[in-house]
Amino acid sequence: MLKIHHLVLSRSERIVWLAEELGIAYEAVRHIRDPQTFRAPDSLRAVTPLAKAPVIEDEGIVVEESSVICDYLIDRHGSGRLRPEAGSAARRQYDYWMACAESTLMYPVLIDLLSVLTQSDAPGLNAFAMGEYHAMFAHVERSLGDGEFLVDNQFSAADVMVYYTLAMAAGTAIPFPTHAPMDAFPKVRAYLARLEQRPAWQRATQVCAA
Ligand SMILES: N[C@@H](CCC(=O)N[C@@H](CS)C(=O)NCC(=O)O)C(=O)O
Repeated sequence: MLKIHHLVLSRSERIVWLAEELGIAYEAVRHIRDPQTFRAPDSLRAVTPLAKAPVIEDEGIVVEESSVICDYLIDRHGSGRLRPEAGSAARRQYDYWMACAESTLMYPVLIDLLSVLTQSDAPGLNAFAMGEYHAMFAHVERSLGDGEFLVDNQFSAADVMVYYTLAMAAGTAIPFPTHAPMDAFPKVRAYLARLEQRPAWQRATQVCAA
């Protein structure tokens, strides 16, 4: 059976959510962060030398990186669901958001979280993060327009990827106070609330509970 290694309070929530959306049978193997350092435990290092979550094991294959795992699971179990057809304009949008969630959109979140976690106060860095937050949230709002989801107004794995990055920014995914200007972006807030209404998100939240 598919094993999803779940580091509690981490991006592996994306993969549990996706498995719930696709109705895949899986075993969630829990790994608890070190309470002092908040780093992954050695049990995760035994699965992958980098000790980063998410990671899955499927029929002897180990797959890492959230977006790669999402596409791997959709290749195997999607049957046309949760990802637009290859070669379409919607697929290019999908690929863009899958990558953006862990790159351009993630930069301000990581800078902000790391400055909170390490209690460092670097004004130049914080100003950079605020500028990026504003630019990226405005970009998500523009891309949503009056729609409900990011790609072709249909729910896809791109929403799963982007959701978690935004939930990290909002301070709801990982319980650290961030400085993300979410209140200035009502469509982003409404997007998060809409995704949290999904039964599969709610089931995943129970499975992943700290
Ligand atoms: N880009 C990677 C990021 C993986 C990552 O940094 N995971 C964090 C959890 S959210 C982790 O495992 N941290 C534990 C540690 O570094 O000790 C992905 O999307 O899978």
